[in-house]
Amino acid sequence: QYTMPTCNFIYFFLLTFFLLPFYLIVYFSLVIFLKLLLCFHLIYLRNRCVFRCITVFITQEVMKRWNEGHFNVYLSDQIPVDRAVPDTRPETCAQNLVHNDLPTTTVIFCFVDEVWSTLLRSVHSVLNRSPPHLLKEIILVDDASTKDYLKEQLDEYMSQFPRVRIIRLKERQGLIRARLAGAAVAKGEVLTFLDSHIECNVGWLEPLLERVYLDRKKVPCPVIEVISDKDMRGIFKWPLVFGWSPVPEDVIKKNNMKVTDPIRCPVMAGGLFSIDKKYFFELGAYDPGLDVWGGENMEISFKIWMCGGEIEIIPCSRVGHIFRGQNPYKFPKDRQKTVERNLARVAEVWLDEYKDLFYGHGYQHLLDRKVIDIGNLTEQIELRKKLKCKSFKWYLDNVFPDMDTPVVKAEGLVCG
Ligand SMILES: [Mn+2]
Repeated sequence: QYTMPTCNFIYFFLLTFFLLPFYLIVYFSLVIFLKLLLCFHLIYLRNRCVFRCITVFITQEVMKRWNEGHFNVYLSDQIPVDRAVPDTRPETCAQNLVHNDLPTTTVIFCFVDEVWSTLLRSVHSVLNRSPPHLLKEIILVDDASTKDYLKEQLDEYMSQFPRVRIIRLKERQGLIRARLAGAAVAKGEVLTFLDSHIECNVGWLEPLLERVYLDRKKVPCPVIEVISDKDMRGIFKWPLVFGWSPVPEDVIKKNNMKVTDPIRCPVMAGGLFSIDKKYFFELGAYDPGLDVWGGENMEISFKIWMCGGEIEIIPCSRVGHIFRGQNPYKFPKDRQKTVERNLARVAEVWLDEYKDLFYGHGYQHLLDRKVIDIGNLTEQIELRKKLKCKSFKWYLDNVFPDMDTPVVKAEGLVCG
């Protein structure tokens, strides 16, 4: 029969001693298992390839730093700010000629807590790949960042480039008002708005300015690389959700479109575009009643088209852009509410009878003005009258004829 050992301590000691390696193996395999789990989670989240996962596996650093910008900040810091990028333009772009008296441009970057290396690469790519005589200046609008490196360190770094100016907003204003602040002091004839996590490709600027030169009411956008290959254009779906869609086949055939031809674009993505400065202000810039971010691309797109302008994507102008899984910026107020409120303003001013379609697609609660105050619209409605802008029906018929827009008279939710 089994009897309890007299000296528990020795047994305990021996057991622990011999089992220690076993414990360690269990411990490390657990750690490895957890890392793998994280890896697959990342793959699931980011939908990236397995190699990226292995990198993550090897360098925990990546994980640690991901949240600084919601992308691979670790990798970004390894890449030189002046790196060469492959010329991704359609082949014939290099032979295109532009006028030699193109207007000058001010490039405006707005940022909040942008990653150091990414911001620098954005600025360097503009400095390196824009003809000096066309680049009046670069304005960096710091929308009240909290990161220390974006203060004196940034001032000092940028002081070596006389063309770069930094404007600092005392309070967080959001993208829309930050851009207006930059535009207000710009000296170039054309405003070029860019995100602060981009890389301009060779010859990116000239084709944009050429379009404005040909017609000051043209608002050209570069191809945003990664998301939209050639022949994609920006569109919207109800309730004013931005998306990408190919140019319809019959339009390509009818106009005999080449890969280098500008693409008429019902809605711009909003991040990257050039616009004649005077024209921008003639259009009333952005509706100053819009908050922070969201809906401003719809507003300016409808305004441009309906009030006599045009939005185009220029296949020969290419700018790379880092797409992030989520927007890393904090909204001063509730994000959802801010965007909804902005969109309601846009709908009220620009959509005419079609605003019912907007509200009908899940935004009925916005009709209750007691719940959501969308602010005063008098100025915006006056502006639309003053500019003699066309109707939203005209826009749909002429700019976006392939959009399905049944005007519903019946009350209730629209399905599908
Ligand atoms: Mn962006």
